[in-house]
This record gives sequence, structure tokens and C-alpha cells, in this order.
Amino acid sequence: MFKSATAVVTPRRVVAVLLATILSIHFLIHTANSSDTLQVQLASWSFTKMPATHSNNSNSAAPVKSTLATLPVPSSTHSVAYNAPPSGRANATFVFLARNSDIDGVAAAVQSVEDRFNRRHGYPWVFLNDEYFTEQFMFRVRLLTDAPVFFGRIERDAWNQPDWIDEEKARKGRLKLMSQRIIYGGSVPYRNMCRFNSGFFFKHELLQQYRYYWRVEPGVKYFCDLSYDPFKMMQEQEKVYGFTISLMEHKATVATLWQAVKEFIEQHPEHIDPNNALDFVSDDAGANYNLCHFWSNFEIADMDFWRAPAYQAFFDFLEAKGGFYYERWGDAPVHSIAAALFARRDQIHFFRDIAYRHDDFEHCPAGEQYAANRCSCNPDTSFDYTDHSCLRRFENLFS
Ligand SMILES: Nc1nc2c(ncn2[C@@H]2O[C@H](COP(=O)(O)OP(=O)(O)OP(=O)(O)O)[C@@H](O)[C@H]2O)c(=O)[nH]1
Ligand SMILES: [Mg+2]
Repeated sequence: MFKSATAVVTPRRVVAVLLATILSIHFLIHTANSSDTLQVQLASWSFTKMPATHSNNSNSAAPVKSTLATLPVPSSTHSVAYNAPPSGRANATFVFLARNSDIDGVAAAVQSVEDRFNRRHGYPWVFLNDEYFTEQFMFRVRLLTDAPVFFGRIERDAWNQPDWIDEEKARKGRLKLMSQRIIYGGSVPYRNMCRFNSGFFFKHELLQQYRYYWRVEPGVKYFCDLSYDPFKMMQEQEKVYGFTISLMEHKATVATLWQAVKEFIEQHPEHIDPNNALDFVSDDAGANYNLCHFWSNFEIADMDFWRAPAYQAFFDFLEAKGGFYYERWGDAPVHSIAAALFARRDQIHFFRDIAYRHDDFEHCPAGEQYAANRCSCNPDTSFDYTDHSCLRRFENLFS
């Protein structure tokens, strides 16, 4: 056998085999090139031509060509709907409201979250905007994660100042806050954003399927590895609201908010939890608001809490007062007061181990948590126990 096999290796056959090999290599290279081209075409289709109703992308932007869009995209570009959470994950997502112009800060924030937590978990990202996201925005975001990414546009009614708002009164309110030099005092878009985050984001079609969310904002930074899944912790421990930083609101922005809260409590005592955290938001058993709130640029929370009858009734009541436009009610005090009144105090969670910075304020853990999680912040500059922090009030709820 062996002998006859060697006997057939003639020079002619060697040439034939060589030719066949060269042809195969050529074919393989050609196929690889075509699939690259196909990937770019598919990618640019998913950037620009996804119908508005598709669950992966309700951001039906008019196609705008950009240099970035002609580059091949990574395999993380998803063009299929993301349905049930795979086993091992909670039913949760990141939520990121942003303008196209925020892209640099958005990219930095996504990278930070991915590096410190999500690249090990793969939770999806939902981006929302009152305008269409540009191709460049979507391209840059998709480069940063292997998780599914969804881009959505916000309906006009959920964003714009309602017609029934008395614009003359609203204008006077804006001028008043401007004269007091209150940040964003004269801004209508900022008010739209606060109202949207208070009453509408959890109703957006892209968020319907999820229960828990983690809110992320442009430019925020995470300084420690997160060694566990906070969504699963929230679920297992029946938490509804989680925060990292708490502080005092500008009084002028919420001048009549507490009056409205008191009226609501009087009309709907059934919504107040007997084990509430009223003492976090009031130092005199409810007579006045002490201005404390959880800083909502970071939130890990349960959207079913916002969707439930208590919060729905509360938001409708506040909305009817018009304070989102006549004053400048923030989503942070609105969420915080609701969590403090309608949840059990032990359902509100301080994420001591999540090191986080937004603008000038940062929370940085000390001690064992710092060393164990490769933290890079400075515990000495943590906002926790400074004069304008409300953390001690929160801790006192449990002492
Ligand atoms: N799409 C859209 N997003 C907005 C608009 N205004 C604010 N946002 C987003 O809403 C979030 C909060 O807005 P910010 O401007 O960061 O408000 P802030 O955190 O109170 O103030 P900063 O200290 O400036 O960060 C961010 O994620 C913004 O990107 C807007 O007009 N359109
Ligand atoms: Mg911000």
C-alpha cells in the first residue's frame, strides 16, 4: 500500500496540487473581502434605514453620511431585537438621555461603565434623545460595547412644554430664577429634560420590556471595579431606589413643591408607606422640605416603582401644578420625595461601593472596599460627609 501511494507522486501531480492550492487561497481571500463589504453595507443599513417601529432602533434619522460611517463596524452592532434577558442577568438596562453634541462625554461615560462593570455582564444600553441621533453618535457608541445598543427618539408630548402651561407665567418664572443666578434658571430644554426624567422615560417603548435601569450621564466617571451585579442585588433584596450621592437642592427651583406634596399626601394618604423615609426629606416631621435629594444623574432603580399607581398619581398631581415650568422642579427632588414617601426606607439603597463622579462631586469608598476593587479616586475628597451632603440624614434613618 505504502509503496504504491508514493509511486503516484509524479511532477505533473505536484504542479496540479500547487495550482489547486493557489486557486483555493485566491478564493478564500476574495470571499473574506466580500464579507467585509457586506458587513459595511449591513452596518450602514442599520445606521440609516432601520424603520422607526423596529424595536432595535426607534431613531429613524434621515441618513447623514459621515467619514466614520464608512468604516467597518465591530461585530457588536446588533440588528435583531433583544428580548428576554439571558439567564444569569436581571431584567435591566442602562438608560442614557443625551444630545448629539454630548457625544464626547457620552463615549467617556460608556467606556467607564463598560470597563468597571458591564464588559463582564453585557447589559444592554438604551439611548434616548429628543432629536434623531446622528450616525456618528451611534457609531462611536457601538464601538465601545459588545452589549446590545438601542437608540430611540422621544415623542414630542413627552418632551415639550405642554400647551396648557401659561407661557407668560412660565416666562416670569424663568426670569425670576435668572435674576437669582440659578443654574439653568432660564432654560426651557432643561425643564423639558427634568419633566421627561420625572414622568416619561420609563414609558418609552424601548424601556417597556425592562424593570431595572441604571442611569448614566455624559462625562460621569466610575473609579472602582464592581464585583457583583447591582441589578440582581436590587431584585433579591427588594430594593426600589439606589443612589451614590445625596445633596441639597436650590430652594428657588422648588419653592412650592413641598406645598404640592403636602396636598397630595392629604388627598392620598393610602400611598404613604408606614415605614417611609420622610425624615430624609424633612427635619420637622413633614412641615417643611429640607431640600435633601438623591442626585439623579446616577440612579439604579426599579421602573415598576415609577409605573405603579402611587407614583403615577403623584406625577400627575405635580404635572397639573405646572411647577416643572413655572419653577424648575428637578427630577432629583421629585424622585427622591417619592422614594422617601411611597417605599419602605429599607428599599432605598446607598451604593457605598460604587465610586462615582459627576461634575465636581464624587463619592469614593474608603477602607477595604477601596483596596479590593482597584479604586482610583481619592477617599479624602469624597462628598459623603461634607456640609451640603445629606448622607448622614440617610444613615440616621437606620440608627
Ligand atoms: N436629548 C437631550 N438631552 C438633554 C437635553 N438637556 C439635557 N439632556 C441630557 O439630560 C441629562 C442631564 O442634563 P445635564 O445638562 O447633564 O444636567 P445636569 O446634570 O443637571 O447638569 P450638568 O451639571 O451640566 O451636568 C444629560 O444626560 C444630558 O445629556 C436636551 O435638550 N436634549
Ligand atoms: Mg449632568
